Amino acid sequence: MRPVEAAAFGIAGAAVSAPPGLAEVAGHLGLPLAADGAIRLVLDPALAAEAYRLEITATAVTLTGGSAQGVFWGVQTLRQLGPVLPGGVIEDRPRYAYRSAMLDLARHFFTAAEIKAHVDLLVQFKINHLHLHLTDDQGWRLEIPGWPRLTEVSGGEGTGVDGAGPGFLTLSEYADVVAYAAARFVTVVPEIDMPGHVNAVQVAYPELTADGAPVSPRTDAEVGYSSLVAAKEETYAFVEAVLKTVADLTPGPYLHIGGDECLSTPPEDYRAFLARVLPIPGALGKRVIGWHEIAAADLPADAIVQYWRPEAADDAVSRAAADGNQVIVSPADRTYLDMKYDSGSPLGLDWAGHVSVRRSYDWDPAERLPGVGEETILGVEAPLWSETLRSVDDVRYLTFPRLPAVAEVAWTPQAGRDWESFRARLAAFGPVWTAAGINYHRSPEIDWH
Ligand code: TNX
Repeated sequence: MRPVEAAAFGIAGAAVSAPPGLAEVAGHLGLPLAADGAIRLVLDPALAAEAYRLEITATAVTLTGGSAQGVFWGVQTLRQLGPVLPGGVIEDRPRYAYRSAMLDLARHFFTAAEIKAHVDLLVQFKINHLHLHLTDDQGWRLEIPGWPRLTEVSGGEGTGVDGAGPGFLTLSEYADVVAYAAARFVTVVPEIDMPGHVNAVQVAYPELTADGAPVSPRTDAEVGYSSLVAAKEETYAFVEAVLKTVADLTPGPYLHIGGDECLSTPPEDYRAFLARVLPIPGALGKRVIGWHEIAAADLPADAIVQYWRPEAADDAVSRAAADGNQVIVSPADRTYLDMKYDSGSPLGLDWAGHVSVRRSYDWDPAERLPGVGEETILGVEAPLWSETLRSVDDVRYLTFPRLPAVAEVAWTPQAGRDWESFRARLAAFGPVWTAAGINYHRSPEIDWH
């Protein structure tokens, strides 16, 4: 913020003027529209699409965006500044194009209404991708025509960790979530995890196991024991049908195929499976994303590798980056929202250590992995795995306030970030979240207002 004058602008009673193309975005301010509104929304294609400029005087506010999306991010900043806006000029644009939060619907299902409410909270921090982990050992959460048992059996009662997270999205519910997110400039990134994490698939369709024998449903939190069978043709008929359905339902450019923790898939089978599967999203007009284990395979040039481990280096990821593949950075020791904050956290896991608010804020994605520098990084994600979650309140407890920290890592260039500044600004959200009934962790690292 560059202060130009001491004046401030009071929002009370103000109206918004916007060209027809920005009327929907203007609606997110919750103020009346008027031709001569004191808050003016403007498009300037000379700015980058996600960039915006806010000019605030005592009598007027001009919010200019490079596109409707840029204006939308400016609207989020206006809402954060509160009812009395300090006079000045803000020029703002994101560091990374891909700023993402992941929600695990497989270990515990959340309804379309709950996911949409989550999107409303994410966009306040300028998150522009929502990665949905739709399938895992404990459940399958998206209706797939022609494969009804996936959801009838593996989305039904008793699924999820401890059997406590049943449910699935119908085709129309998924489409509704995608459209709701798109109206808020959020791209949904669907993940179908394979070849591991597929017990729920094999419970529903035993012909996809190695010997065709039935397997039992699992509601524990183990990983690494299930696998699709690389040598079976049935495997690829299944994968192609599922990915085609998901691609057809998803307007966004990405399909995430998982690929993590395939501890029971022999390495040569893993590579053979991926040699068949990695090209499928491309053939469906999508860009493939996989967890970074996929870097063990030959990658399509546009494949994106998502790094999730806490280790300081990964040779295969460095090689993929050197080959020109882009990387999403989501190291568990910095961005995993399902890690406990500290030893007193009632929810979460701790296999990657504790992730305090400061740990989630105070790091540089471009310094995280050798060979993975600024130009290689598509963006940053904060995943939320749901093994320990049972409710929306649980989601929010782990999300706030670390999601705002990771969102700022993804949005603001390193030189513009500072822990002391962040913790002071974050403190103001305490009363906002309390008033809105949003459960959050009152971390002792923050002097909450
Ligand atoms: C590892 S991170 C997993 C998930 C678990 C998570 C729990 C990743 C790609 N795989 O299956 O839910 O740890 O933190």
